Amino acid sequence: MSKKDGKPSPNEGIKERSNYLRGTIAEGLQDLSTGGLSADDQQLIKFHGSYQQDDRDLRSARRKQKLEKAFSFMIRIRVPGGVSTPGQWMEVDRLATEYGNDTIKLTTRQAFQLHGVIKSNLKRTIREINETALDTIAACGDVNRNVMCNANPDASALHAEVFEAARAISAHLTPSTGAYHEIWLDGEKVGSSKDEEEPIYGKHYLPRKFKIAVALPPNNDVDIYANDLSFIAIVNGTGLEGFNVAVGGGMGMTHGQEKTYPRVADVIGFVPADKVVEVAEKVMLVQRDHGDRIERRHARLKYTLDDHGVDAFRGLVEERLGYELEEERPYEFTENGDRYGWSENQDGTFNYTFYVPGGRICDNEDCRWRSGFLEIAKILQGEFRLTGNQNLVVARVSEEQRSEVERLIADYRLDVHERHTALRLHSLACVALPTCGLALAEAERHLPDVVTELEEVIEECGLRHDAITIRMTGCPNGCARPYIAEIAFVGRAPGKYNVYLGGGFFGQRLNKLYRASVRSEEIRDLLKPVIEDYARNREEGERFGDFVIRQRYVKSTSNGLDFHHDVVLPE
Ligand code: SRM
Ligand code: SF4
Repeated sequence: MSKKDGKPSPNEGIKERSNYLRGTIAEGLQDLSTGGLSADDQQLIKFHGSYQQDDRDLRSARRKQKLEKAFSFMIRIRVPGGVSTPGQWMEVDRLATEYGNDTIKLTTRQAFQLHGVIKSNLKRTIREINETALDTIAACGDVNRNVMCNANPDASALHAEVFEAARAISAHLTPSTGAYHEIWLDGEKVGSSKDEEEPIYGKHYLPRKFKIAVALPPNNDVDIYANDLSFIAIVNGTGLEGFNVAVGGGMGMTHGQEKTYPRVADVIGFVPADKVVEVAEKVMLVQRDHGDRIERRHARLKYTLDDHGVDAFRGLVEERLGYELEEERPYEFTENGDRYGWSENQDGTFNYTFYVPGGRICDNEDCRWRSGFLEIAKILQGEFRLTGNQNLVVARVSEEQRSEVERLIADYRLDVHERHTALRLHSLACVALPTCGLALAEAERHLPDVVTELEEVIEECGLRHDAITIRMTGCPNGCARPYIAEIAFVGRAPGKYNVYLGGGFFGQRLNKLYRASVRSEEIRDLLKPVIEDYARNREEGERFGDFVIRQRYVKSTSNGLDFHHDVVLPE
């Protein structure tokens, strides 16, 4: 437990009393007089990979009718490193129809989400997910979440090694509680908490969520600088040498509370490849024991790091390891987006990366994502890879299968990236309304329209093929990692956004507040002069985010601590 004085946060008590995450979830599921669960169980069920939500589009109508909120559950399915088999894809697709809202959501951390599962279907849905060799444990909650891994489409041999590291970290840090099996899979009951232990987590688990990513330069598609802990693969002539270790990234903050801030991670050293799991564990244990358990808004590793200082934090990790981290090795990132279309692997197989707007797999007038990917899954001998940008790669397609996949792409019009601007292809929005209980404004349903408006300016300026990262979230929690985008919109109230500019193109630098509480319909006119200035006055190869800092639209920020201050507005 934290050594800070004060009363532990209520969540600490919920965990302590929960008998290793059981609480009264099993009993609550039986009670069909309500579509929801008790307040404590709503916290605990997160550790099992599910959130109680309600359809916010229906809230006021139901209130008027004096009805309970339209409760349902979101289920997050872990997909370590984003790699899923065609069989698993087909099952997730089936579950989305049978129990969900007929869509599959690909998340910003390479997981699947099902929305709209009602309480009476929750258990069978989670059980059937497990039957496909996927699971939902630790997809949410105060534990290590889905471990991300580079979805690099054209470096197969290396991808396999890097993916193996992500998979091993994920497996090692998965909670061992029997509650998951007991509640969802009808596993044998463990008599009492005395019979059980969590060797890594203990009964209080972590102070807060914990996120790990593994990147393979030059692509930073997992946004390592936004993770609590990340590993950057260092490759030499003969293969994978090891990983640089970075700590202290995180996005979440609260409007108006300057003690909360986003932060980009610091690289603290290098470890050989065979030590990566051990280092992951020890960093997590330092956070387990030194993270703030009193103030949840101050409980992420980024705050622990800033409270201790980077050197002292590294010292705590090394003390547990019993050896020092080596000096960080040189590396270079050049992008954090996905490369669309076909690419070839070293082993002669092929990959196709699809741009999936909002990561939402459904059929609509423009494109039949759901049907198309299902048909591909039925024939594919390779694998699916979910990317950290909510996109999808169909990977390891054999030479023989390539034309068949190509035909399906054409039949279902899945090659939309060929028709879009680079701005749209670098856009990312969180779920927000109607399912997210924390959303203050729209995001997934609104960013495409904002991009359409900005595209007029982009086209006029001849910037159709110039990539600019642009992200929107419905609240400051930062689920689409907005604070490292070159342009970002963060919801403040319905139809109103804070506009941030100046993030690093490959996610290495935070942006800065440019204008607060901008009405959505004002965004185009606000950004038009900046985009025009960029088109006219940028230097050769200069990125939009770098340009707005050079032109002093916003000040550069080295890290989160000065995030809220020094807003410099143009003359
Ligand atoms: Fe997130 C909470 C959705 C990635 C920071 N996030 C939520 C909840 C569960 C709302 C809630 O607590 O009731 C959202 C559910 C919405 C829904 O209806 O599905 C939600 N987060 C998402 C997803 C689905 C966004 C998406 O459109 O893809 C992403 C799921 C990732 C996954 O598969 O695990 C998602 N969330 C992120 C990221 C990005 C990342 O991890 O790379 C962040 C910023 C990085 C970070 O953690 O600092 C993020 N989510 C948060 C936070 C703020 C945490 C903080 O430190 O303050 C919350 C709120 C909280 O934890 O209290 C939150
Ligand atoms: Fe919900 Fe806010 Fe996350 Fe968007 S950023 S999904 S609105 S918690």
